[in-house]
Amino acid sequence: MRLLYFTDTHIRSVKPDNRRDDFLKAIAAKLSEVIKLCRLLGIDYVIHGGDIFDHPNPDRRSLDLLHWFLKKLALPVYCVAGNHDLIDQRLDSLDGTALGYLARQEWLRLLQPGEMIYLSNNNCVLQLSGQHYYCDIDRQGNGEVYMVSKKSCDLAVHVVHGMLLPRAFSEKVPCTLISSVTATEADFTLGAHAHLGYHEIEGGKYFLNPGALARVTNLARERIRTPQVLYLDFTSANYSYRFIPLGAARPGDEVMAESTGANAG
Ligand SMILES: [Mn+2]
Repeated sequence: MRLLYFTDTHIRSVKPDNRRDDFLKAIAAKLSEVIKLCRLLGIDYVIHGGDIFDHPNPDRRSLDLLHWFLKKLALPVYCVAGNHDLIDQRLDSLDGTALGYLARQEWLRLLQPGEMIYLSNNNCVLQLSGQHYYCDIDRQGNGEVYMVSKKSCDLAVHVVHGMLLPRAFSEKVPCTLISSVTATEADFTLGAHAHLGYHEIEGGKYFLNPGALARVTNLARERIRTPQVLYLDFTSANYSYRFIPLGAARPGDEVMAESTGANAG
């Protein structure tokens, strides 16, 4: 079984202030590369970590782009909702957002909190679960939403849209440290929301975030980062994975506007 994971596409038709290129066209080029990679690698399932759209009710051009992508991809897509997919960051708004509507239309499938999905083929049963973003997800003591128990499966993958980090980013940004959730039984915890990404292994468990597919902030580290996807190969007992940088992503200095100072957005 082979999976492709990516996150934080922030699809929007109007260019963010921090960009100088045609943002929608740039995302389309990256999504087109994702489709090609899926064919090349023989991907069975695609997982999106949330912030699919930059706005809970995006305009037609943004919806058209996602529709085009899902149609061309022609693979099952599982996802969680990010803060940008929700109205006022409220999880109870999900049904009224574009993402809620698209899930009802079965364009993609939402990983609902507490729900376990079992994907199996000849040599592997995979338990897949997810947690949408919600206000206060990273309030101290909420680490349990980052953890799951493994039941009747060979391996477990848990996807969370929250500020899971190897180290605190800033005192002002609430976060959940990876070191506080290592009791999870998930073999792979797939992170989102933290746009710069991380690659941590603790206690034989993998905490992987390829970083956002879209670069929307002007942080110095964001300007030098190459957007990438995560390829997970569970076809043999020796599970393997690799981050794949996207050739379609233009260099930061080419697409980002002149730096105007800190913007942690
Ligand atoms: Mn995001």
